[in-house]
Amino acid sequence: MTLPPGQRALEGFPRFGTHLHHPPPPVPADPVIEIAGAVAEALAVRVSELAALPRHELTADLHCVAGWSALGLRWEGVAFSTLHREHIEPGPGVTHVAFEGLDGFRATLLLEDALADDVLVADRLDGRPLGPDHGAPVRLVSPSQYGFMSTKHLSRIELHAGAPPAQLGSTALSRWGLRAVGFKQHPRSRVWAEERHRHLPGRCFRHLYRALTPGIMYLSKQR
Ligand SMILES: Nc1nc2c(c(=O)[nH]1)N[C@H]1C(S)=C(S)[C@@H](COP(=O)(O)O)O[C@H]1N2
Ligand SMILES: [Mo]
Repeated sequence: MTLPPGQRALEGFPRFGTHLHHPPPPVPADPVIEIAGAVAEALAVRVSELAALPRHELTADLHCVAGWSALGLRWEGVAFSTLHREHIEPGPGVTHVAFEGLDGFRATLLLEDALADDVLVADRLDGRPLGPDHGAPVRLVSPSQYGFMSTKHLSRIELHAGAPPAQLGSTALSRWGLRAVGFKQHPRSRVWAEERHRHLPGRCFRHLYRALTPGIMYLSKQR
């Protein structure tokens, strides 16, 4: 088994994130994903409409930038590239896509990275509907990038021509103290290149991020 540099395998798959101090957000009765920003037409795609699109299955590991990895997760859903092709008409010069969750969390990907073959809008995990801990009703899954790119409880997709100002849910992050210790997200955040930080080599941050992660994480078997 080979892990990306600086990662440690967990036995289970815990709930994790910058919004852990809150319970998972309630799922609306008829959830939608708003498509907004630099698009020809803003619209809302019902999550139930995703069922009409071609399905995609993917088994992958999830690598948190804090240093833990959950292995062999079997995701099912729709490729982001499919959703993009069928429901999104980008305006001129779109380079970035921001994904927002019902909890207010945001992650910004380069459009090019979001359109990769392994990026999924997932509604099932390990053969079951996605539960609240892991992003119900649907989440983004981008296994080649650090976990914070994989926005849970996906409710809004925003296209941008150029990098939008805030890359991650900034209020939550400052509460978490990551800003204070110099966290600056790398625009691509690819795990195999250890892009843990915008300017500095990722290995410099292994110990720091691990130290900020509750020890209980490493005992968790929840899945
Ligand atoms: N909406 C939302 N998505 C999120 C987060 C979050 O707090 N809220 N945390 C991110 C982080 S830091 C990681 S490592 C993964 C964790 O996914 P999990 O909770 O399913 O383990 O979700 C990412 N997506
Ligand atoms: Mo993470």
